[in-house]
Amino acid sequence: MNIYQVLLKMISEKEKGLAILIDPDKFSISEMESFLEQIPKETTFLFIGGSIVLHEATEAVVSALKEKTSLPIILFPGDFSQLTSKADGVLFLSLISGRNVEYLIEQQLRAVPRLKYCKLEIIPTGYILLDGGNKSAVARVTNTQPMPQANIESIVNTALAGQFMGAKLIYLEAGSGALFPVKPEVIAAVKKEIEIPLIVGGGIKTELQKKAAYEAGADMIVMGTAFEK
Ligand code: 1GP
Repeated sequence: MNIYQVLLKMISEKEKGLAILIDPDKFSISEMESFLEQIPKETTFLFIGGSIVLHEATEAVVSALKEKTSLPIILFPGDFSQLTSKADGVLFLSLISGRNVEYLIEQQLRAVPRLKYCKLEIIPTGYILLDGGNKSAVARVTNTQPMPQANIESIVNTALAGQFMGAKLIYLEAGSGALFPVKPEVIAAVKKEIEIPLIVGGGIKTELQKKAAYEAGADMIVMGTAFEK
């Protein structure tokens, strides 16, 4: 079974996913073992990526993790340079909330030579940046505006456009370190309309926030900052 099939199976069995995000820039390989012991037992995937990370740093962290854990390692790249064939899969992101061609198609084109002949599982993902109450690294680096969370109809339509274009996942992102995460009413409205799995991340720190996102309909939650030292 590939990663996407595992995810679909999990959802069909009414289970929820938890991805822990590792930013190679803020991660020390020497502390990897204690990090792996510290993350929740129910962790289903490790996501690796950040807004600005060097290829070498990503590859070193992925290789080190591969030796110590059997959790699937999925790249969540800020740009094409973070791709490495040492991971198991990649969220092939298109920032569909933004209007910057660089993150709609240019980065994807630049990724092709690296992806063409490698075995990384490619998971097309509609990536939607929402306002999390502060200026996120994603907004800064991509030079795009987050969608206000009050514009529920636009957010739902953006997610549907992603699905109609062939995305296999929708990722609602409030931005790493968001002051407030994606609101349950936004998650519920998107989940009600789309037919593909829904990932939610950004600013989720507490059990209560996690539970609220799951109950609203998130199939998988991503947590990063909460596990950074
Ligand atoms: C960021 O959604 C992820 O892309 C995780 O955000 O670091 O706030 O948990 P946090």
